[in-house]
Amino acid sequence: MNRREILQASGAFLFGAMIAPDTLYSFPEENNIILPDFKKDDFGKDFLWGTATASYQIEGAHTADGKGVSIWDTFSHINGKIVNNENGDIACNFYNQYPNDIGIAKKLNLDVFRFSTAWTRLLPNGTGKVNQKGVDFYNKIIDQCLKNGLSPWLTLYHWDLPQVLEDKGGWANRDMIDWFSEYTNLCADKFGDRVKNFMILNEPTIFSMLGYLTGKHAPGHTDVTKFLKVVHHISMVQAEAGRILRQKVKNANIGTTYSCNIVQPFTDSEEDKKACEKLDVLINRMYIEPALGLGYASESLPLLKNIEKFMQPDDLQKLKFDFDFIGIQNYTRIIAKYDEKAPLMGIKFVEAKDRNVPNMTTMKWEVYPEGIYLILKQFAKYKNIKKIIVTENGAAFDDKLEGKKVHDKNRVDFFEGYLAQVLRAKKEGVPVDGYFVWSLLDNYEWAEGYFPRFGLVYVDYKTQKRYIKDSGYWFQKFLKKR
Ligand code: IFM
Repeated sequence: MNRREILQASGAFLFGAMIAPDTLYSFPEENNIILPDFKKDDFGKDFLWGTATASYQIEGAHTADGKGVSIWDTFSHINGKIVNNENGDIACNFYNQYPNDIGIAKKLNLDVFRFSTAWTRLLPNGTGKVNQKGVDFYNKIIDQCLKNGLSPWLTLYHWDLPQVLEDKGGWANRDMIDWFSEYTNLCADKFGDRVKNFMILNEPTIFSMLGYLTGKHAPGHTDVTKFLKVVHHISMVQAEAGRILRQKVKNANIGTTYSCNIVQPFTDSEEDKKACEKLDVLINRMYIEPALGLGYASESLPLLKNIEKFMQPDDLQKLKFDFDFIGIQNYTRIIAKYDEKAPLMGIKFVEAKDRNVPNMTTMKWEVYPEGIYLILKQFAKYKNIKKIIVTENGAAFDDKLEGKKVHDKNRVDFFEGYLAQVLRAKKEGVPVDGYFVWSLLDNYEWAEGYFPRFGLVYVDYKTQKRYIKDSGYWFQKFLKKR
């Protein structure tokens, strides 16, 4: 029996929709959480604390209420693409359990609930006819957040492109600028009265590289030319969508998010340093610099010169957008070296497992708290960044449910280490004004399926019950209003 069948057989799928929220978790009056020597107030009274989630990773209900098919619905059903062939058909059943889950976020004393809208729920065919039931669903999410005193932060695109648009070339088709504009207009019109905080894209580096270069993620292409077109169209879209939101949403706070990691050479050799300079463009600079009006960093990464072939006369100008904030998403650091045999321009990653690092996560990522400080400092060097929000940081560990508890001390240590470094950067003048944990709930981790657990809340996928981990209680206590 697969997960879906087990759920259906047990009736849990329906049960999840009806269950009274407070029966799903308990909040002990007292617990043994020991807080660090820094305090919430050290970050400043306006600093925002939140969690981040994404539609495909939590919602489930993949065909409910007129939703269309996304590239992840398609890709996750192709045999062999995902660990254990798992998919997001049910995921955390957030579609039905959202009142409970948003209630948990409130009880953890968070300010912000970050989520993404699934394009295919709103426009099942990518463009054209609007699906009112999809609009209703996100209206309910937004209203539920506001009712609970949480500020809704909406990501427009967290990787679940409508399959019909992929069939027309997807991100490699310049029409994406129009398609995305239509989608952005819709979100601005329907939600902009209550949602003021928008992130346009989630981690363009990851979805373009893994989706179009390595083929590890949907839509699974491995084509450099396509990749370069995609880079340009994504960059055009991030600016155009910004302009639409600015014009349509009163008092909007507009940003976009970048996955970023400090890139360090394996040795001091000139070759390793050069390889890292190129990699730094791919990992950290490729998408932010066009938005800042700096164009593509082709002096450091000559491959990007080829993008000029796809550019139209005004594009350089249109790539610019004055974001109110930049979201940085950091998990680890990257160590790389030159290797003439490496397929990616002679750049080879030196993986954490081959470096004897003292501490790794389930994703085999090195735990390296200073990395977030260094990357914040690197981004703060750009002159025209107004504000930075850490829109994702977190760790997957091998959590064990013991009774109703999860003692994830390793995750608590992770947060203490990373937050201390965020504070260090802030004290040195980096304009960092928020920190969102990835993630509220354990969820579907793309090509890795369900085994990496990133949540502050443990999800038992068989029963769809939630259990607050010690790290969740840690935040609850750390964020408590005194
Ligand atoms: O799960 C992802 C998320 O979708 C994007 N940022 C990184 C997370 C952990 O890999």
